[in-house]
Amino acid sequence: MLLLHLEEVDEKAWVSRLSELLGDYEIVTRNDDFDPAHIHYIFVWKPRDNAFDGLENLKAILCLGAGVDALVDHPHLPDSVPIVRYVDDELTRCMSDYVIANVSMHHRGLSRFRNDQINRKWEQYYPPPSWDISVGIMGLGVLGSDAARQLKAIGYQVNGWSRSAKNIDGVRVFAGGEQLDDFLGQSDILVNLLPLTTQTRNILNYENFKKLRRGPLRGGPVVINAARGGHQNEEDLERALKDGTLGAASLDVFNVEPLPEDSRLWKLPNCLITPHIAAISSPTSGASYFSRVIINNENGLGLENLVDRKRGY
Ligand code: NDP
Ligand code: OXD
Repeated sequence: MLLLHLEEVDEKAWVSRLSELLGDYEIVTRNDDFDPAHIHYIFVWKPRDNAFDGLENLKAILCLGAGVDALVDHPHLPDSVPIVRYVDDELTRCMSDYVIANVSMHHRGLSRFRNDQINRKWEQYYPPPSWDISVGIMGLGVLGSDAARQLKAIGYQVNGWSRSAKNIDGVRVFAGGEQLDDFLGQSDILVNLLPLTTQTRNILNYENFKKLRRGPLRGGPVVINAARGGHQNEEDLERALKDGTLGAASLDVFNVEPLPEDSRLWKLPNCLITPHIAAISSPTSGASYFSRVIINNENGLGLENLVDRKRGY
């Protein structure tokens, strides 16, 4: 039996799509009457404290998100149950679309021209060609490696940084803490697609902003954070955006979401804010993924995209 425990998303849409795909396999939600001992899979997003109570026979925990930082910190997460996270072409495509849109916007100075328009100011500025701009992607996993390939294909120089070395055609790869400074020093636009772990928390800080290349981007380097709010020190961001250490930023995620009305980030003219919409797990393609995970596991084929709890992602 599959239990859905989805907060802040349209749970009914998921039930309906999963039911079509799982046929006779029984699906319940929190309000249904069921014996917890019969639950073999729980599908969660923002699970409450009691979410796992009595679930003694779980075969897997299925996480609606690609990022599992909140789940692995859950106070009552069952110890030895495998966690399957979300990996999906549509999610990946949407994230790469977000990254490309923001990289192009900053490279072409569109937010600056928009501010000039508001002030009826006619000041010509010719941005350099994309091949002069170096985009540095932090995190070369499912999302980061796709964004790197897409950016390379449209003409940017691309650097990537991950825990372990990678081989991605045309992308200059840096690995581990010892190569972080080199990576930053060769990046004009920094894109964060890391998972949030104890090692990566607060990595978007003033000291690291200062290390970015002050190259061909007029106004200074740019930061794009589409991963988690916990990666960024928001006071440092404000300071850097005000004193010119950074020319601009695009932020999709925040330490507190929704971003509080009194956050000073709202008012910064060189900071584009989006409400955690870079990419979403959609029931249409997501239910195909999770139903396949269950069917394959029931047929003895094992689980895919397992989270390594020790690494935290
Ligand atoms: P993956 O697990 O596939 O990739 C993570 C990458 O980060 C890997 O390359 C990994 O290195 C690298 N990494 C992890 N820790 C470190 C470290 N300490 N130093 C250097 N590199 C490190 O994740 P995804 O690409 O699927 O997703 C990334 C994140 O995007 C998610 O965790 C989530 O927070 C966020 N996200 C945000 C969304 C939004 O709408 N804003 C939507 C979806 C996801 P290695 O390859 O060596 O293991
Ligand atoms: C995710 C997200 O992690 O939507 O998938 O943030």
